[in-house]
Amino acid sequence: MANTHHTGDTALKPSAVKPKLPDMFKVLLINDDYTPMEFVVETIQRFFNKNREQATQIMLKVHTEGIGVCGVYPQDIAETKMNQVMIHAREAQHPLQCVVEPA
Ligand code: TYC
Repeated sequence: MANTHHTGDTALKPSAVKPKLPDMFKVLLINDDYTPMEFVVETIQRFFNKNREQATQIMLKVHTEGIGVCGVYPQDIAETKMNQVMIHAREAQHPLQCVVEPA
């Protein structure tokens, strides 16, 4: 008869039972001297679901401090957003840089 008191799954393979939160990654913008502030604000609004006020605050933080967080997401979402920003900037011929790092 099976052991009904101590279930096998939890003892042998906790990860198969206990829901685990995903590792999270920051998506960061990097300052440069050429990308227009307006383009950065619109980019943050478009890809990071921020309103104009939030996007402006993030842009100004990047502008003054050199780098700033636009959002924190699971790795695949963070990398997709980074790629979307990089493609958008390249299409507009702006040197805006976007990177991902562990949160
Ligand atoms: N420094 C830019 C300017 O003065 C604005 C800017 C902000 C550029 C944030 C990039 O990630 C950036 N036009």
